[in-house]
Amino acid sequence: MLNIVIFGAPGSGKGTQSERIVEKYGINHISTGDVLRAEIKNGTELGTTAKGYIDQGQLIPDALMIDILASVFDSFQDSKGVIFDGFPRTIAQAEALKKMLEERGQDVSVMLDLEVPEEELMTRLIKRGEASGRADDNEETIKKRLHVYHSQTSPLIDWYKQEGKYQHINGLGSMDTIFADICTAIDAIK
Ligand code: B4P
Repeated sequence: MLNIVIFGAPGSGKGTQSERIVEKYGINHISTGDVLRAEIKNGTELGTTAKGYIDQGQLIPDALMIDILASVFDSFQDSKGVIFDGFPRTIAQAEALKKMLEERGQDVSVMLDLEVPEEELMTRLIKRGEASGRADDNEETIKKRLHVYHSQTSPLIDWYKQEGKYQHINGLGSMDTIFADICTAIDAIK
């Protein structure tokens, strides 16, 4: 099983590169951001809860995210593997993912860290907000999301280094060049 964690700050290209990885390697995709946005669109109770956090640039509570992740993961049949896009975002989520995979006789194959300078993240997200109207892609909320990334999410870099799963990827450049670097990293562990 090829279980990939794609990691990076908001706007680093996790969703963009995940689509390409899914197409090339034939694995399933879990984007926690997409799951939450679908719940918001459908007006569910979870969606209403999630909207409050997302619009403030905050993370959804770990216990809720961990339950969602396990139920989506278990819905895949005859899976060749999974790309985890936007999960984990906290140490508690990383520990829960490790435990969930261990209970199913699996583990994380690699963690790909897309590194992009902060000015570029800001430019990309403002542009995406203009095109998509995403409520969390405005300057004030993006700044809060970047703060949350530095305080709660970036400690996962050292966590995955200690696990021996960390792989750095330069996330600045053309989407094709970045994808080629990602494929080299994945092919090296297959
Ligand atoms: P997500 O949906 O995961 O979104 P993201 O981090 O903002 O973006 P991503 O990195 O996927 O960027 P993309 O490819 O789209 O999270 C949204 C919110 O949901 C979070 O703030 C949080 O509240 C909540 N949430 C999600 N998961 C959670 C969890 N596990 N726990 C708690 N809360 C959670 O790229 C961005 C833009 O850049 C696009 O417009 C793209 O076209 C462009 N782009 C991509 N690559 C480029 C390149 N190489 N050059 C130029 N532009 C590029």
